[in-house]
Amino acid sequence: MKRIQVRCDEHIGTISLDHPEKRNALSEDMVGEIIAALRDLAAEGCRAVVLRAAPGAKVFSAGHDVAELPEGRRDPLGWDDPLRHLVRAIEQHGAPVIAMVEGGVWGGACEVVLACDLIIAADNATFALTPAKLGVPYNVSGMLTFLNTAPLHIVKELTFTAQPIDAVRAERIGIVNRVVPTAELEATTLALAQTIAANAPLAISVMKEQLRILAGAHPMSPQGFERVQGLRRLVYDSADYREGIRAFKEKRRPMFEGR
Ligand code: LCV
Repeated sequence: MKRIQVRCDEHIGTISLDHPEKRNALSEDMVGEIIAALRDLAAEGCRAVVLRAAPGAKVFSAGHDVAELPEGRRDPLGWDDPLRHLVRAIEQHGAPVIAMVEGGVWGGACEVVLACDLIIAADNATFALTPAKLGVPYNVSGMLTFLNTAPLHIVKELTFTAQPIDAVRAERIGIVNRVVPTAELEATTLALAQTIAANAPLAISVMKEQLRILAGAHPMSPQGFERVQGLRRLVYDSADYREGIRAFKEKRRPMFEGR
């Protein structure tokens, strides 16, 4: 079953998340379809790619497919986590990927959107970083995605509260490039994509890769990395992590005990 729609018109590709039954949760299958679509659009010579939900979506994406998260004893957000593959595929895609956002963006879907090169949001868009709500130990590269996008105090507010912020605040912080009325979202995004597509694709592709390398150039000692991994293991081996996942599946509020 296809969970996305893909098209390429005049050097501009569009990938539409289209699995509303599960609020576009980023399952392994959906991620695989998106990554394959990025590869196909590159082969077709698309000079910009728009990542969107179906028109009128109330939820852009509900984030990780929680049903696919391990219930402890294994890092849920390790190198081979599907969402990590998707973030890397977007960051390494040769052409700019523009997130065209309407509706709610939840959890790991925020990282996917923030990993895009530009973000155009409708005025009904919201963004919520949810690891603390589920009890999930977010990983180092994911945190770096957030830190490359928003000031430290804002990242702490978003990750510690797990509460959504609206598009106007996201623009004021600098998380999104533009906020427009929903009715203007498609036209604004298309005009931006066409402007980019009319410029030199090789120069843009090289500048995108330069910026990826520079943005990721953060020294971390082996000791520092090992400490982070040890701390994260405490979380994903905790009763709280198992409680967060179970509470989600049982559609109830989690009762965290700090162990
Ligand atoms: C699987 C889902 C999901 C879903 N997975 O519709 O960033 S981290 O660290 O937290 C990371 C681990 C992560 O990304 O975790 C996921 C974070 N996401 C969230 O916390 C959002 C969870 N979803 C919701 O709060 C609601 O579903 C929203 C507000 C998105 C939409 O609410 P609405 O009332 O419109 P339902 O909740 O009724 O969901 C419709 C169907 O989609 C499934 C949900 O289980 C339900 O399936 P059933 O009809 O089979 O019951 N669904 C929603 N989100 N992340 N499945």
